[in-house]
Order: sequence, then C-alpha cells, then structure tokens
Amino acid sequence: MYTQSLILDRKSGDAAELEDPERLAHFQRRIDEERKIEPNDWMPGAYRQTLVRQISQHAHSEIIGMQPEGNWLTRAPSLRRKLQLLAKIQDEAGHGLYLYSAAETLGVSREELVDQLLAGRAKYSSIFNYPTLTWADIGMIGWLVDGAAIMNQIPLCRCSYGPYARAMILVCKEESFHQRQGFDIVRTLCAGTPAQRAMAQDALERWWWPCLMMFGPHDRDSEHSDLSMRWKIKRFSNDDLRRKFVDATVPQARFLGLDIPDPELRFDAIEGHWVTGPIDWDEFFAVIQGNGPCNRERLAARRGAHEQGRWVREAASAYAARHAAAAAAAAAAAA
Ligand code: BYC
Repeated sequence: MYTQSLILDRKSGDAAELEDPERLAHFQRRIDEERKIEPNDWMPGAYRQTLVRQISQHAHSEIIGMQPEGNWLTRAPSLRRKLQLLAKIQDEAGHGLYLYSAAETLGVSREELVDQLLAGRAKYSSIFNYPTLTWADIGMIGWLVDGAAIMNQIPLCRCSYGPYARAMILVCKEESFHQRQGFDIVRTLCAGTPAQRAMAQDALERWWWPCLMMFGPHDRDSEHSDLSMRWKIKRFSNDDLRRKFVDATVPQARFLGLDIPDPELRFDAIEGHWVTGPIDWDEFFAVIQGNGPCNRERLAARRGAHEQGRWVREAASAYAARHAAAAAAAAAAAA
C-alpha cells in the first residue's frame, strides 16, 4: 500500500552505487550525521536489500512467532492468563503487519514477501522452531525470548532507516509488556509447588541455549554485520547484544531460584561480564536451514492459515473494486 506514493527506482539506485562514488559519500555522510534515510531518498542497492532482508525476516518472525504461543491459548491456567496471552499474540500480529508496511516502503510488496515465506525461501527467527511443551514454556517465551528481542530491538529504534526505526518504538513498548507477563508467569511458578518449580526449571533448560542463538552467529561469522554497522542499521554486534542479555538475565534467574543450564557459566570480575560455555552452532545452522524440531509444522500451519484466509482477501478486493467503480461512476456523473 505504501509503495503507491513512492518514487521507486531500484535499478538506478544500484547503477548509481557503481557509477557515482560522490552520491555514496553523501549518503554515508548523512548516516554519520545521524540523519534518517527516508523512503524517497537515494540509497545504495545493497542498503535497500539489507533492509528488505532484515525487516521481512523480522515480520515473518512475528507472524510465525504467534504459533508456539497460540498452542496454549485454550489451556491457559486462568481467565486472566488467557486474556494476557490473547492480547500478546494479537500484538505480535500487529508487529508483523507494521513491519511488512515498513518493508513495503522499500519497494517490495507484502504479497511478494509472504509468498517467499510460504515457499520456504525466507528466514524467520530460529527460536520459533522449538515446541511449547508445558505452560512454563509460555513464561519462558515472554521472559527470555521477548527479553532477547527487546535487547536486540531497542537499538533498532535508532536504525538509520526512518520507517523501521519508528516502527520499532511501538514494538519495543509492547515487547516490554510481553517480557513482564512472561516473567510474572515464571515467578508465579517458582513460588509455587515443587512440581511447578520443576516445570519452570525444565523449560529454562530447553529455552536457554536457543535464546542465546537468537542473536545470530558470533561476530567473526556474521556476514552482514560490518556493512550493517557502517550503515547504522545495526548499532551493536551480535556478540555484544548476547553479552548484554546474559548479564541482565543471570541475576534474574538467580532471583527466581532457577539454575542456568551451563556448567561453564562464570562471572569474569575483570571484564565485569558473565561468560557462557560454547554455543552449539551446528544446532543453530540446522534450524535455520529448515531442520529444527518444528520448521515443517510451522510452515504447514502458516500455509493452511493463508489458504483459509483466501476468501477474506478475495471478498475485500471485490468490495474495494465495487466501491472504486461506484466512486468513479459518481465522479463521472457529477462532471
Ligand atoms: N534466526 O550476518 P548475520 C520476536 C541468519 S521476533 C534465523 O549476523 P544479520 C517475537 C541471518 O538472517 C524476533 N536466522 O545477519 C515474535 C543471515 O542469513 P541470510 C525477531 C538468523 O541480519 C513473536 C545469517 O544468519 N527479531 O521477538 O546481520 C513472539 C548470518 O547472520 C538468525 C528480529 O528479526 C536467527 N536467530 O543479524 C515473541 C530482529 N540470526 O539473511 C517474540 C531484526 C542470524 O543472509 N533482525 N540469522 O540468509 C536482526 O537484528 C538481525 O537480522 C539479526 C541477524 C541479529 C537477527
């Protein structure tokens, strides 16, 4: 929808990048001066592509991320918890739509992006390919997954691309509520019966390592980081954000009386940071290549939902076409 009002010239952007170092220098200067890049501004083709890649992956993550939580809507332990979870899942849908709109300002359509997801050609966050086996998993998603998401997304509020940065402000406010509802679930379980505490501990053991993987590969293996940092799309590296998350979360786990499932976890008093044991990157790459515990299930559910929504899209298009025709007829009659 946003694309209609844009001046789109993707090809000339790419060509100019090759031909016109002056334009490129001007672009970089603008970024260095912390001035936002807006949809109709000239931008290098690679900047545009990086943003489309990241924003669309982010949008897909929000939409697919509704599934593991949706699994517990009918089994939430109280009406209050059910309402909170329902509101949270609706927020995720809103974030997805908001982000698809931000991506559209770069000259791709939402349909194109959704098609890529449904065809299995697009990535979404690795974390949503793990199952939610107990109610404690819903707590872990809020406390840890949303906690990791906030750590990553607060700096995105200062991303150099205006529409993405502005979208992130609303998203981060809502993520903060999500994180708190998750922490509250886990805190309640930890203050409950031994069986409830054991449920929370078991969930932490299953979610801890996948949450650390959410931040992406180590900096030395992160192919996009250098350029994204230079262009101020990213403000912190993957490892820096992961470290901030661990530093914030370890004391919370201790407060809750939970054990982080990492025998090598230690506090480095000189650096002032917690240091974890090695992350299993084989698992991470298997998951992002489509071979995690739930990848197939997630895509199948998404394709099913898309198919079931076909009649709504068709009805909305027919309604819009009829109204446009009526408006055109009225305008012709009045002329
Ligand atoms: N999962 O060069 P790198 C949420 C890929 S939604 C899958 O470091 P980059 C929520 C990466 O795409 C949270 N793939 O990449 C929703 C690249 O592959 P391609 C989602 C990953 O982009 C509902 C390759 O690995 N948040 O919180 O510089 C309910 C090399 O990586 C992952 C966002 O999307 C991963 N975890 O940095 C509850 C935030 N990590 O594209 C909660 C926006 C890496 O070359 N995204 N890859 O095929 C970002 O900040 C960055 O894209 C990343 C990766 C830090 C994730």
